[in-house]
Amino acid sequence: MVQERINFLREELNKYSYNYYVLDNPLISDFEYDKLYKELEELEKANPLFITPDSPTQRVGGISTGFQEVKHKYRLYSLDNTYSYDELRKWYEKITNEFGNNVELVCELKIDGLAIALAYKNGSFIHGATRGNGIIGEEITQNLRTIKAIPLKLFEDADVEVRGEIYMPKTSFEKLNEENLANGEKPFANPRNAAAGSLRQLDSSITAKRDLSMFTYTPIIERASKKPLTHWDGIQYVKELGFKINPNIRLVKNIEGAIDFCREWETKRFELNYATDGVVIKVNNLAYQNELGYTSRAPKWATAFKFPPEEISTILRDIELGVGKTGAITPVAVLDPVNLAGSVVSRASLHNFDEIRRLDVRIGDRVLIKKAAEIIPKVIKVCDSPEHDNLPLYQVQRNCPSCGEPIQEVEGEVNLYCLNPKCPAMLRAKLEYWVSKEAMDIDSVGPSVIEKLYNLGLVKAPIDFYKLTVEDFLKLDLVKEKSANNMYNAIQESKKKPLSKFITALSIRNVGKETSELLVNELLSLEEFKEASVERLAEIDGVGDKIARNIYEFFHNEHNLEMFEEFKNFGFDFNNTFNTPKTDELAGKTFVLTGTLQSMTRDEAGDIIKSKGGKTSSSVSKKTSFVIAGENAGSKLDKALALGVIILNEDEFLKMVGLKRNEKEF
Ligand code: 1X8
Repeated sequence: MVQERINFLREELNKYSYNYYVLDNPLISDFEYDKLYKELEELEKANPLFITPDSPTQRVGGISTGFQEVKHKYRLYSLDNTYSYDELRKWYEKITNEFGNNVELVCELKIDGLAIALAYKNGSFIHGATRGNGIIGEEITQNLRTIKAIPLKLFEDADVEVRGEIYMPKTSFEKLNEENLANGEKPFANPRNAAAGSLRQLDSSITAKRDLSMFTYTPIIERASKKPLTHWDGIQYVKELGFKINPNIRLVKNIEGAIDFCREWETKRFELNYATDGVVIKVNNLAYQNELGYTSRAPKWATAFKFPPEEISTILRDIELGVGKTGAITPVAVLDPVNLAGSVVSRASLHNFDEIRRLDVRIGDRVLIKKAAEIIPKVIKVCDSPEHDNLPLYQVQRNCPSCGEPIQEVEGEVNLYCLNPKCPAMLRAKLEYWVSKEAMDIDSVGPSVIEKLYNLGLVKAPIDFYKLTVEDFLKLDLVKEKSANNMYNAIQESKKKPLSKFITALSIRNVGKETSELLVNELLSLEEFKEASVERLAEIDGVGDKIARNIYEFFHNEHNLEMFEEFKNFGFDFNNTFNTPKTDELAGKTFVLTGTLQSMTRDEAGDIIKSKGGKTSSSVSKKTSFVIAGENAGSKLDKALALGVIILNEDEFLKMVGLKRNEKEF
């Protein structure tokens, strides 16, 4: 009876854990999982003889005194690697010389983590070890048991050994470092080091607390129901056995197909929530693999294409100052052009003047630049060189590069500012931001049109856009009648945009799209913004005291109040009926929309959510209730998976709000 219940609970828990950690497809809430888990824990405590090493309760870890060295049953080889497509072609030529043209290849991402080997006997995980030198590794079975993507029991009673890569998701790495910093501990340099540090804990309960996962990439099948003849089928088979495999895998006909895969992932990899450093290309046919064999260190049937380095050094030629829409002065590094992660870089971010001082960057220095997830690379350090000390210290310019007014410090802000409300660079940046996608989204009016309008004195502030006539546009020699009409109409249309877009477009310091959305979730009309006290604003989730004060000041500035009146006279509707909830069925729920939806735009989906009392946000956090993922959803989906946020597809969302496809309701 008890045994039956224990078996049932183990099977249930394994199923949920497998769906969550291996398939990234949570079936039940943490609460429900914990309830079943606690029941199993209690039953095992009362009946200790029933405990088995593959029970889900055995993932918690314990203390060990050291790691034992073990000889690998099958050697773990290195991989030959190259940065050059031509060398890939040469590698392939040797193979086709032997087996004829069109030898199929499998392309997989090269994960930047730690290689390990796992052994399974009769379907149960028996031991696991680090790669070590490929011949001898360290046994870390206890620690590996805590990693939920590693099955303790396979779906089949088989004897297999697999290799794979342990990694820490980027978002978990960042979170861990934040915690480390808060506790006065040293942060890890990168996700790989964090994974290594987590895996090498003598106390495996620490490993258990770290978010580690594993992609399995090499099966060695000793005894099982299937005997795959190709690598591709081998991977599909380990997936059937219960291992997590990387979904970004492709079977190609020849080396050109593999090169296409490499080209694609050179940039797409930055959207992933784990670090990759290349592509592994393998001969698909296992009989061919056997015949090709190994050199002293690496298989001849596989090779790695390494992505260009994400960090590279170059000479800093100058530091230019930009003026942003809030008047913030931002230093930009002007560099000798270099190739970084697949594109030529000649400018990089230096963040702010504190950063320049901290790094002691001097013009003429050799600096290291890095491309991270963001599009604009950044300067990360000065390379050691004897010349550095002879270069003059960087002196911050005292005057705005655009209007010449003195640059000033603002209390509580790291940035320096040009506070001249008439600064041309600042005004232009404001105008460009006004029409941007994030703000009023008037995409027919681009930067060159704005420059002309500004230079002709026709538009100095956003309100002036609404005074323009079709004839005004025709005065710009670059505009024909049709596009003049388009621009005029797009500007008129923008008056109907939701309040959140208008608030975003105002360029209030530290109030971007995300904060604006949070604000309009609470303050439903412009009147409410005007009436809100600093305290009321600061109460809103995601709005701190500093931002609250900025907003308050903005809405109590006489000039701005006059501007609002003008907007109103031009026909702006600030009451934002879109955001007035009609029902409260989604009250308290926060949604993040990502990817392309089929039956509506994301904005429309957001309006439906708001009409039912829910909230939308543009970034995923632990507080997110649901992520609605359309086609080609990227990093937000990865983050949702990493945080265990419930993910809905379009149909599930439509069902939730009681709609069918192509049936909108406002
Ligand atoms: C190392 C790695 C391989 C794969 C992915 N990531 C790695 N770090 C893969 O095969 N997909 S293979 C490998 C090796 O053989 N040394």
